[in-house]
Amino acid sequence: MNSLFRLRLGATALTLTALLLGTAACGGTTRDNAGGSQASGAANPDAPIKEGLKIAFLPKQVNNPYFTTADNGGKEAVTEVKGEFKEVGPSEASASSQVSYINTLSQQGMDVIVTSANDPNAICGALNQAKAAGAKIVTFDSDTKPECRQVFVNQVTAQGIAENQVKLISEQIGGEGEIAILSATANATNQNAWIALMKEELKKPEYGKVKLVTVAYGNDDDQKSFQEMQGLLQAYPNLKGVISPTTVGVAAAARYLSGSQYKGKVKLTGLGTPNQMREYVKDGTVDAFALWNPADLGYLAAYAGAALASGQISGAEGDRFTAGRLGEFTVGKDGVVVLGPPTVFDKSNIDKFNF
Ligand code: RAM
Repeated sequence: MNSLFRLRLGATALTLTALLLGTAACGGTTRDNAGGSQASGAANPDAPIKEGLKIAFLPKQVNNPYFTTADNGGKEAVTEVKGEFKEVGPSEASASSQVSYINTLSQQGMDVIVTSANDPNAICGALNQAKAAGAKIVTFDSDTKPECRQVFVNQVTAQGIAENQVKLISEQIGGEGEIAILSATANATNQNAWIALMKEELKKPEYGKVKLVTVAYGNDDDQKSFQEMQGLLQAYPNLKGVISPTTVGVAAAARYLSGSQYKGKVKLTGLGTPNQMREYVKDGTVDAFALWNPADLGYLAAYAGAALASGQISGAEGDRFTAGRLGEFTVGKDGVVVLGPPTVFDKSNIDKFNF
């Protein structure tokens, strides 16, 4: 636990440094307002990617290794398109603090704001103002209402995540027994979409003996998630398994479980980073969990933003763009671009991954 805490402090310090450097680097540059028009439908797939685009990443929170990896993927793409990258964001996953960052980014004349929303509605006003000031808005990881952004870069379809998570826990508990969900924040668009579809998934006959007893919220906060996991195990003595579809939640829950009498007895799966989960897979606390590559998600989101700001795409269904090493993507219904299927990690493959 101490080493984890040190790691977290280290990551925070690094992020703060990056933030300060990013702010300094962006000061004094003039704005290249790429088109400025908010009208959709005028995409030109042959338009070259503009150089010098100012692309900012605003994650749900900055002291979360998942977003550090995702935003670094974004930085890689922004460097490839010869743009200016910056990352800003709150240390706690809250929508109200995201609003002030959006306002500042808008005043700074960003060409693109790439954000993971802590709430589908609460940041819309600020995003709409930023759009009116000429910025293109890309959501990634966790969406807003569709009208508040041009494109949403989704990691995996919500249905794909729901199927994966329910299948994993059901296999681990032998297809029978009480389960709970330990989620992120109560308003998180992504987790709420996944949980709604997990509930549907659980209605399938093959899951007839799996019973969801409650959903708890750890707020993507390590300590709160740890305590919520402890509370679940005390409140539901027959609990057989927990799904925690958040990298913060599943790591904290695994840490609690590994030091408790429930280790190996109560199963835990979810969405986690291999680096945060490795020790718990190796010590037998966790059999298997899943995730996509967060770096690829950030990389794709940055390319989508550059394509929007260059007029290659407008966010309309059928628009196509090339995202560097990931190849070509097509914008789907409601401006959604999907990265790809999740990867399942267990003892057999976890050492092949380093993020
Ligand atoms: C946390 C965040 C993020 C989510 C991952 C799985 O890092 O809640 O939004 O996509 O978990």
